[in-house]
Parts: sequence; structure tokens; C-alpha cells
Amino acid sequence: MQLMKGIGAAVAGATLLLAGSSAFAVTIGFSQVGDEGDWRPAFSKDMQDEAKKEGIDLKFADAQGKEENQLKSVRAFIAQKVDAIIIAPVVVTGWGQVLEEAKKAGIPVFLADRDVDVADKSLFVTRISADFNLEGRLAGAWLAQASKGNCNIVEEQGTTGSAPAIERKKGFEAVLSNFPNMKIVKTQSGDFTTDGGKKVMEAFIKSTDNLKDICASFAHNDNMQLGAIQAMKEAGLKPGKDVLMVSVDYVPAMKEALAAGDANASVELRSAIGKYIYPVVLGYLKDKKELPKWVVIPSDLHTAATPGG
Ligand code: GYE
Repeated sequence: MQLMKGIGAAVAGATLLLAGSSAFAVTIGFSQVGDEGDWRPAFSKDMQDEAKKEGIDLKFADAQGKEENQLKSVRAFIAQKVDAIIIAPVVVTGWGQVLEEAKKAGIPVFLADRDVDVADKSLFVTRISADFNLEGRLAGAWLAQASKGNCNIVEEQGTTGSAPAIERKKGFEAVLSNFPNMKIVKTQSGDFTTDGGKKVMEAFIKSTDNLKDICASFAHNDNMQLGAIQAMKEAGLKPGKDVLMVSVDYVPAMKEALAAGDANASVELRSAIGKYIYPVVLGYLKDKKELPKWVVIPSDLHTAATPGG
């Protein structure tokens, strides 16, 4: 099994075809969370585009936000004897058994984006993802600076039990612990969706007398923040002005919201990460060398004054 490119790949592919087997050097099963916001479909498209470039036969399974669907597709990948499995796990729990099955079948598993909570780390080769805890700390640090350490915050959490919801909250709270006058006064899950964020903000608006004394909204992703912006506008409030708006992902719609002054800061989560993931997987398939358990993709915070990315 080799990482083959260009003419080499074409020639090798033709040879394989003549031999009556697949034209692809490598078959990879990818179990994706779903398409809950703007970031995820961009990530899915990138994984498919990069797979084509690398000559990978990618079997893509969309779990539609349900772990049970992921477990089924991972078992199907094992039955198909793929060369490797990549999982972006919906939630961190419930993975031990199926990962054992993959191990028994001799199929290496890689985690992309989200994490799993398993005691035996040998059940996966490595995880390739951004540092969600750092994203939470960057958001918190920006807010501490912007509010001069004085801030009542409402928080829209991501999918309950998912690695980014857990870690972004932890990282954000770690910063708040240094600022006695910064606190989260309301928190609820909006499940990483625009609609969820809108509903959660509507509830916050009601329960806080139109966000009276609220200084900021921290959303675990941009889509929830975009929903929160809609809810605030409908209530006659001015997001980005009356209330500081900080979130994570830096998707195109959030770039526009920042430029329009409806939001104040967003931590970039890169979606074009196939170029980080596939070389790790293909390299491992080639030489089976043990890897560190986490390959970290960088994160940067952006405001309207510091666009980019
Ligand atoms: O921030 C969010 C998506 O898993 C880190 O999932 C990812 C998150 C991302 O739904 O928009």
C-alpha cells in the first residue's frame, strides 16, 4: 500500500484495473457526524475532494447526528474490510466495543475533529483535530479583554456530550476563573444548529428581561450565534453593540456578521483539513509507525479588525 500521486498513481491504477481489482490504492471508510451547521458540510466536502486528489476510495457515511448510525456504519466498514476507518464521533461515550471490533479485524481507526472517551488509547491510532479547549480559552481571553473583566454571560452550548461542547466550555471557564466579576448566568444547549441557537436565545431574552445586565453571548459555534443574532434583532436588541458576541468556527456567514458589526469575535476552526488528515492515515498504512495520540491543527481568533483565515 502506497501513497501514489500523479503519473505514478495513474500507471499503478491501470495495472490494478488490468489485474481485475480496484483502481484505488486505498479504501477508507469515513463516518461523519451529519450536517448540523455551515462548518460540517464544508469539512465533508473537503474530505471528499482531498480523497479524490489522493486517489483514495472514500466510503462516506453521514450519521445524521446519531451515534447509533455511526456504530452501524463503522461495523459495515469493518465487514467491507476497508484499509482504514476515520471517525468524527458525535459524542465521546459509547465507543469501546466497536473500536475493539475494528482492532480485532486489524483495521486501524483514526479520529478526526471530535474525540472519544476510552481508557485504552491503543484502540485508535491518533486523533487529528483542533484544540477545542484552546478555542474556549481564546474566546474567554478575548472577552476578558473586551469587557475589562466585568461580564455577565449567556452561553449556548453545543451538542451535549460532544467533545467540542465539553472542551470549549472547560477552556472558557478556565479563563473566567481568573476574573471574579465574569460569570455565566444562563447556559443551555442549542445542539450546534442555527435554529437551536435562536430558540435558546429567545428563552434567555425572556428569562433575563431582554438581556438586562447581560454583557456577552458565548456560543460554542457560529451557527448558534447566528441564530442568537436573529432572535436578538427580532426582540429589538442590538447584537454586537448592546451585547458582545463571541463564538467558534469563523464560517463565511460569521465573517459577514463580524463585518456588519452584529458579532465581535470568532475563533477559526479550519474546515479544509483533509490535507492534514490523509497524509497521517496514508503514512501510517505505509509504515505502521506509532504516532502521537493527537495531531493538533492550529486555531486563531478573528475580529472585524483582524480578518483572514
Ligand atoms: O464547531 C460545529 C460542528 O466538531 C468542532 O461541530 C466541531 C463542531 C463545530 O457542528 O460547528
